[in-house]
Amino acid sequence: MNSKILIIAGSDPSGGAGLQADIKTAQCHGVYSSAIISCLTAQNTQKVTSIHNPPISFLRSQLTTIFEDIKFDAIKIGMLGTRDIIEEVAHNLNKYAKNTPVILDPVIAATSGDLLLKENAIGSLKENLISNSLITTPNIDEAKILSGVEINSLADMKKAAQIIKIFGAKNVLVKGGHLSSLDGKIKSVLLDEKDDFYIITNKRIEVGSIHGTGCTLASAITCNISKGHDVLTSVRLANKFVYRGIKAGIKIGKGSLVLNLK
Ligand code: PXL
Repeated sequence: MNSKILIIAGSDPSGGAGLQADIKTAQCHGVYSSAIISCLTAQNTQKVTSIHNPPISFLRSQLTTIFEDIKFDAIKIGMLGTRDIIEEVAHNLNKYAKNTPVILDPVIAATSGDLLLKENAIGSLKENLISNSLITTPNIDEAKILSGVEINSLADMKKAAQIIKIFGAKNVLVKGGHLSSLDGKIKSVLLDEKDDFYIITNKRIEVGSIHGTGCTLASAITCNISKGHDVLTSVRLANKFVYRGIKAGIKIGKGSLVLNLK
């Protein structure tokens, strides 16, 4: 049987990021995906215009109903929005899925700059979810906020990864896409369980602003983990998948491009 993953993420109705990108990614990997909506955004390729958080009791119903029935090979967590949502998700993961690997994309802001996590929720994200993740995948801006390190170089990325690892994540991937050019390449830093560093390099494709890369990468890693790949292989394969999606990127609206996933 195919492996199965659970996606817990926010909805992006434009389909470029969020839950929609995660489901498309799972489909491309031949992995079955269930999906719990943590919150809803109203957005297009230019901006987020509003965010709706469903009542916590309803989020709880989704989590308990799914977990009472289905056992997953891996869980991907994306946008959570508020401290209450983080705490409800963490409580149910502890109760029902303690031994299932969690891939946590610590979503704080959208490509457009709009905030997707309340500022008062960052401590809770570290304490309740980063602490229990197999891997967390901050971009440069998120890594700065989480670690307090000003990031301008590969050495800064490594320092930030070490600090974030102290919060309890077994592996930390600091994604380099938002750092201005390191000799025309994108370099991401993986700090693994044994405290070894790996640099994951990509040619930078000059497509301008593109939306959904972080969600797609984290869900591709989740799919690879669910199939039994180790963390380094999962990250490398996911990196290639995202690269291909960016290379084939499409302009569906007036704003940023979206990945074309195949
Ligand atoms: O890329 C981060 C992200 C995550 N989740 C949702 C989003 C976005 C970015 O726009 O909309 C729902």
